[in-house]
Amino acid sequence: MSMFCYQCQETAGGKACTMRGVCGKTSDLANLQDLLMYVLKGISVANVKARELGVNRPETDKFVFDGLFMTITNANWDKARFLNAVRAGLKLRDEIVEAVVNAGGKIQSNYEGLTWNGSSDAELEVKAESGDVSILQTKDEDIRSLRELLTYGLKGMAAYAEHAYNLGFNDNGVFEFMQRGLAATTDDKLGVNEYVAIVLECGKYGVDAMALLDKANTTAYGNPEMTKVNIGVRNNPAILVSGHDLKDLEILLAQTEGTGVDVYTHSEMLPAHYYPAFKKYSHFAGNYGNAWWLQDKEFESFNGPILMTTNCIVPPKDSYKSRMFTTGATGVEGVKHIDKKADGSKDFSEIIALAKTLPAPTEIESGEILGGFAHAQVLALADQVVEAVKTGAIKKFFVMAGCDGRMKSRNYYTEFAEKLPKDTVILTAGCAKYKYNKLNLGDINGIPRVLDAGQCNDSYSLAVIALKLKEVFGLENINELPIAYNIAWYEQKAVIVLLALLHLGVKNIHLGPTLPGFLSPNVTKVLVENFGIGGITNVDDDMKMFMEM
Ligand code: SF4
Ligand code: SF3
Repeated sequence: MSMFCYQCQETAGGKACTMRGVCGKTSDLANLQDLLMYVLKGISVANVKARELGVNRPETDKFVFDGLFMTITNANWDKARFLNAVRAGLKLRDEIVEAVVNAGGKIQSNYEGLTWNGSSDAELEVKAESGDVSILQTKDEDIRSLRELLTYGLKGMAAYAEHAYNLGFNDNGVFEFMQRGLAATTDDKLGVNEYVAIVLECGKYGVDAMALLDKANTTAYGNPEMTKVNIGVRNNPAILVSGHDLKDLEILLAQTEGTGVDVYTHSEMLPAHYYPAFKKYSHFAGNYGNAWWLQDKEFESFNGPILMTTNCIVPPKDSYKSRMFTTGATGVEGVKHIDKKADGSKDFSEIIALAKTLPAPTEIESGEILGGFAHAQVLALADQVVEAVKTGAIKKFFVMAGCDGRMKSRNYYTEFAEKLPKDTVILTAGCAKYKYNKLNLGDINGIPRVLDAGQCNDSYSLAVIALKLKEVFGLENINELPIAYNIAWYEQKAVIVLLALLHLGVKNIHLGPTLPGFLSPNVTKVLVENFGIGGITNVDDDMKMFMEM
């Protein structure tokens, strides 16, 4: 075994990647990611104390969420960035410890990551490879499972906190919990019950982080509205923007305006078209392609430069690597990274200049897709929706949010959407929608049968909609609503969405295409007994089960 990672759904054999990641992650990169996590935990242990003493510094909050985000599946493939982050983290940790001592405090913890030091690449790599920083250092399978469940929830939370931060919105409570949670993963005094409690608390802060991001996005760009998005192409040179960061898109749209270069969204950037603020750009041409895992083909035929603002990045092929760029928490060895300048601005002129020298995208499909059903738009249709439920025109809603991925077994979701009775409506968010958003499933009295709220982080909208419906129908409990949850997961942002739903009291969520490899049998049992969490089987049996629920 040269590495151990089981954080995503595609983990080898449903258990763990131990030689090389199914995602393409090499063992040296995986181990460096573990080393960064080890350092982030040391920082957090120290900073929990610094916070108590009132000597927390904002740069610590940013360092922690940036670091967590970098370790999310398919976010960053650049070893040098991890080495630099580890070095910067060790320095930061020592500064925090010093600040605590100067404030008269004492840190009580035996955590090795609080004192370990190294600086050259070689020293860091030796530590990374040593196994000392591996997840497997936690020997008890259930404690390991809960520590990792918490850690992955925090990684997802960090992604949402970072997007909000980029728009100038911060929540100190979220930052405090992120660090308290990471510190808790080093505490050998905590047992299963304590960890279950912290994991559920993570869900509460997940809701806060998503609510904050919703506020940031809608304050900056307006409320998403019902929108038809072009999926064909025009005849101009163009830039493709992928990932999830709307601020980066805003900057790119402003810098490309009037240059003759069009901008297309890819994968999880599709929902940007739903925001009023972006509609004013006539060169914001449409959406190109599908979910993240098809990018090795679609980036090839796009012909122009590609800007990756966040995950999911597939290790690029040589055929388009030279026209790929990263920014923010993302990175790929050998791919140009465009960082923020000292004044906080970003300069995408190199990407624009390159676009002008390249051909227009090759068309791979044509037509339009409909979306923009975040909470404000759905609540604007509330009377229509409530009427449809009361008359029985809508029998049930199916939340089919989450992620897409390469496994063939995910065709289940296409088949499920196709076979759903015509009096049901799909509520979706995240890249899972690409399994059925081009199917033309029709509408119910003018209400489309697929209501796309937006990105994975907009899953919050689905919760707002459910809570509103509960109020309108005068129900005591969110589980009395005619809503079933058949969620597809892949990476760690889906973990925080799940924990957020559990915090809101949602029961009987089914997760697929497989249950997480990081859930031990005992932890799974807790989730099944207390929350009714389940997996999926086959479309026909599951459909029957959901319709009878
Ligand atoms: Fe394996 Fe997923 Fe980890 Fe990649 S991120 S190494 S596929 S578990
Ligand atoms: Fe997709 Fe990575 Fe999760 Fe944002 S882009 S939902 S998988």
